[in-house]
Amino acid sequence: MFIDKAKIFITAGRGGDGCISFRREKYVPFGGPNGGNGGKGGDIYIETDNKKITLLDLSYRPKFHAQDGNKGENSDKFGRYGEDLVIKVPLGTIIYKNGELFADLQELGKKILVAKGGRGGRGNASFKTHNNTVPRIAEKGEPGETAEIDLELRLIADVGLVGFPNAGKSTFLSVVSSARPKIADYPFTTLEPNLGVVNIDDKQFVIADIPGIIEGAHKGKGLGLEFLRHIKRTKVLIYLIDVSGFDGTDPCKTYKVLSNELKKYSKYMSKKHMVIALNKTDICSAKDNIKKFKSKVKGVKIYPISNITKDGISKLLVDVYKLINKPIEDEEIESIPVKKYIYEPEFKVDLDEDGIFVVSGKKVETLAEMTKFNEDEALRRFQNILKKMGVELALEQKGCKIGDTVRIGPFEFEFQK
Ligand SMILES: Nc1nc2c(ncn2[C@@H]2O[C@H](COP(=O)(O)OP(=O)(O)OP(=O)(O)O)[C@@H](O)[C@H]2O)c(=O)[nH]1
Ligand SMILES: [Mg+2]
Repeated sequence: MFIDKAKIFITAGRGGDGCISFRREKYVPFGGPNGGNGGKGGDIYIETDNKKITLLDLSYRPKFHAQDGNKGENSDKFGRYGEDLVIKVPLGTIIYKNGELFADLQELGKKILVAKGGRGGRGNASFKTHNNTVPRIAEKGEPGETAEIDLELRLIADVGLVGFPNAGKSTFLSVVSSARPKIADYPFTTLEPNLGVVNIDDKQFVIADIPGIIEGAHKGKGLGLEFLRHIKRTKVLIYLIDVSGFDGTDPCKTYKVLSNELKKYSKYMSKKHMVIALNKTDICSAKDNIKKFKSKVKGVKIYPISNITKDGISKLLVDVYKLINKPIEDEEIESIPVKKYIYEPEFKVDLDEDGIFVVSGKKVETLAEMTKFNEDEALRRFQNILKKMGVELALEQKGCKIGDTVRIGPFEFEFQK
């Protein structure tokens, strides 16, 4: 199954907790602190891989978690780092992180960091100061970053084949490349895009064959315009039209309908270089239709071809190759949503309906996550930092009194001074 969209949920590794420990050696009366730091949590990367052709496996297993860092140990031993996790995707995958465009992977082997592992908590050896030579304090590891990632695959091809169902697009791809798509004499044989590599002399280019388009496709008729996404990035479009008129359709009308549907999909579709291939010229009714077509449709290069006799195909390919290398004016540029920078205070204090004072903000929440509350010294450090940040004052201004409940993230405390 060809799946070109997937949503995944990722959580980078949590940092390991810092350790509290003191040197204990014979004849050393006051061994200093030697608790090591926790290891960093694993990062999560997304990388393109040419063995991948769809996003199918990701849509089946949408949750990813990188390894957590290990705890720090005594004798100043740092915890082991959590292993990074690499998620493989096909070439041409676009990544949206928490709803915003994040990256467009158009190169093989390109690897980008999507979620950062948490920092390891510091062990007590790091808290040693002149004033406190026996710190009984260590941090917990920082939580790993979490994110919701939307992946969208846009195949990378130089040329797109567009046409009505049954026009012979897949047959054309099988004639000009070594691709072997399904071919049959009924409409909608192709249900997912196929790619083929065309070789002319020592040059190569990639053609994409997509499911057929019919009138009203922009309203979702047939398979709709869903698959046009895969030819959005092509330089050249080949309109492949059955010129035999065998099933009673008028090739000129077919052309009009096609270009209209494409225009409705995106105004940039009509800015691409394009040619028309009038197919099935081996059928005898084709001759008159070609003449008629040429007299009505002007300003576009027209190539009568046959997939059966191969007439006209090499000329078409040579000319298409030339167009690939011709620049396009006003090419579609993916509109990158502009990031809005909104000033957010460092923390916020709210009184909820249960009379609990809720302090929120990344810094305070992370600090709470990294504090070992069952240790007096850690608790004192936590209170000191909150005081310095102005949280204590803000709580009082909101009406918080000694003994009232304060919540930070998942933790609840009694307000004390
Ligand atoms: N006579 C003749 N028949 C052709 C030619 N090209 C394709 N066909 C036939 O047309 C029918 C449809 O061909 P496909 O290649 O499956 O058409 P398609 O455009 O990919 O169709 P969908 O995938 O359904 O959109 C098949 O029976 C082919 O054998 C041609 O040049 N001449
Ligand atoms: Mg087909």
